[in-house]
Amino acid sequence: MNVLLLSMPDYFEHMPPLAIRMPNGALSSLAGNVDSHHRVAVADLILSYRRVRETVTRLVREFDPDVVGLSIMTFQRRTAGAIIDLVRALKPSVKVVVGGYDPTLASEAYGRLDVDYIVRGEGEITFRELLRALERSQSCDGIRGLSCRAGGRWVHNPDRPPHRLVDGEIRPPNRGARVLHGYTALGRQIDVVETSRGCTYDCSFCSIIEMRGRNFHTYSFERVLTDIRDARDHGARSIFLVDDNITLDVRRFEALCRAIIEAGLNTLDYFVQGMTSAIADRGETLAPLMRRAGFRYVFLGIENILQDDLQFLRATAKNTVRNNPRNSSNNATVKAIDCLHQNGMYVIGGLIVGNPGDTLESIEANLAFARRYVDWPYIQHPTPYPRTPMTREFQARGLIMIDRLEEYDGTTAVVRTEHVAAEEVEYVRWKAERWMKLRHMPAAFLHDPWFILRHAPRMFAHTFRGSTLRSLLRLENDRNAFERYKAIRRRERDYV
Ligand code: B12
Ligand code: SF4
Repeated sequence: MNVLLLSMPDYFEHMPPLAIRMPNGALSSLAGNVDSHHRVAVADLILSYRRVRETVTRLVREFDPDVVGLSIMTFQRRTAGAIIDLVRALKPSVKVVVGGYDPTLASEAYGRLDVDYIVRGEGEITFRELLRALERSQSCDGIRGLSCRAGGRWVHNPDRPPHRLVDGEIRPPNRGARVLHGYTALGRQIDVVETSRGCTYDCSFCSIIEMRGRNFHTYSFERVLTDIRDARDHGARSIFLVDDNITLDVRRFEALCRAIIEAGLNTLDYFVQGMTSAIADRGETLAPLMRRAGFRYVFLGIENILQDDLQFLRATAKNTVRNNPRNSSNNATVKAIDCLHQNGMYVIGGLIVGNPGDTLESIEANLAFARRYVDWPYIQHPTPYPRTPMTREFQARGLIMIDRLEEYDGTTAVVRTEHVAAEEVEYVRWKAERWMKLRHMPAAFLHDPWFILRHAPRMFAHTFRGSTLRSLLRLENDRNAFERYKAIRRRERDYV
């Protein structure tokens, strides 16, 4: 069968496609795990986000798929609906399969779209079994993790438990299936690699617990190193380790750094996401190893620097130094950041502002922290994704102001606090964050001078979109610039 796998083109403010275009890890993993006689094409539509209609039309005509699979996050649901309609119009007989976080956690919404199958949770084995059933015209009854239509209604087969990742049943990704090109992180080709799946924490805003429960499974180092080599052989010079929480087992992470160094794969740049407590606790041994292994950017889930907010986010434990639990999270965070800085790494600071109890002062305290300590701010607003505990609380308190899901991109405030309107929260964050981003340009220039020289004007224009010379010179109220920025964002969301 011909199988076309698509990831959505929708991007958000902190990932401008001019500078960052990453492959979707799910699709190449699915491509590596279907039976080998199928012909699979993977198209990450972020690579042609301005020509989505033309690209999908061309791919369907040239490739003539029997099955089209879409990987979808919640804020991409509207775009996914439009792409499904387009694919159907081009080839009515095609089987449409959806998977990923949104179809899993809001499967009822996909029942209303023109979709044939929903793959819930991890997809490799379920999708493999689905293709087998389709080509043999067999029933899908026994396929765990699958929802399908039967006699005009939806049947949801039992869940598939998370895979333990140990027996080689999940084969490595197939990067050769990608048919679009142009992945980049500031001019260097980037790829994604998994070393583990899952997390045992239960932060209230995170979708992962409902997606797969609280567990942590790891791939062997042999497999991880082979995967990194494969990414490099496909041209990657930067690797993003997309593990949910690689710092859950710090000793393993240290051993992985050593393995990367010994395998000579430390010539690549690495990006990773980590927990502040783990880095604060073990940073003295971990951070030098990370640096030697080639880690350059660490996305730190700081979440918030205030105790009340951390409690709301259920993120206190992961932000507390273990050997001194009375230390405020703030100290753990500063310690983690210091450790990373001393070892030459940059901190992408993940903060969440606009929680129910937030006032303008508490938001400002977080922004001031980001200004002082982080190299690249990644400040978001709490976003009520399907079935998270946080969503239930926002619903119960009547604080959700916007239900247009395409705006659930993390940097659009769709909830208000008890004290501050949603739009005000977003305005304050937007206003501060643009300038913080600018400060990282010299460091980026030193690493990738040609890219920055060529693209600095467009990067600046993106960061300050909505602003004019008059607003930058403060001859015009920033709120006008903010309104223009919001209008541009609205237009940008029409991808199809
Ligand atoms: C790495 C990552 C990123 C990376 C890279 C994204 C990329 N290009 O791959 C970056 C940092 C760029 C990113 C950004 C964002 N992310 Co993100 N990200 C993740 C993370 C940590 C891991 C995803 C991953 O690659 N996993 C490995 C792959 C193999 O697993 P998988 O994606 O789950 O896919 C499996 C199944 O879902 C399924 N499947 C998936 N797609 C399909 C399709 C088909 C057809 C089938 C059959 C099966 C299937 O099978 C796959 C294999 O088992 C997740 C999860 C987490 N723990 O927080 C969040 C997560 C996916 N991100 C999320 C969000 C919201 C975002 C942002 C909007 C904001 C943000 N929080 O930063 C932006 C938007 C990105 C953009 N497009 O502009 C949310 C999604 C919530 C939701 N309900 O939609 C998650 C769940 C985190 C959370 N907040 O809870 N993200
Ligand atoms: S530590 Fe990270 S991955 Fe784990 S539940 Fe919290 S936000 Fe999600």
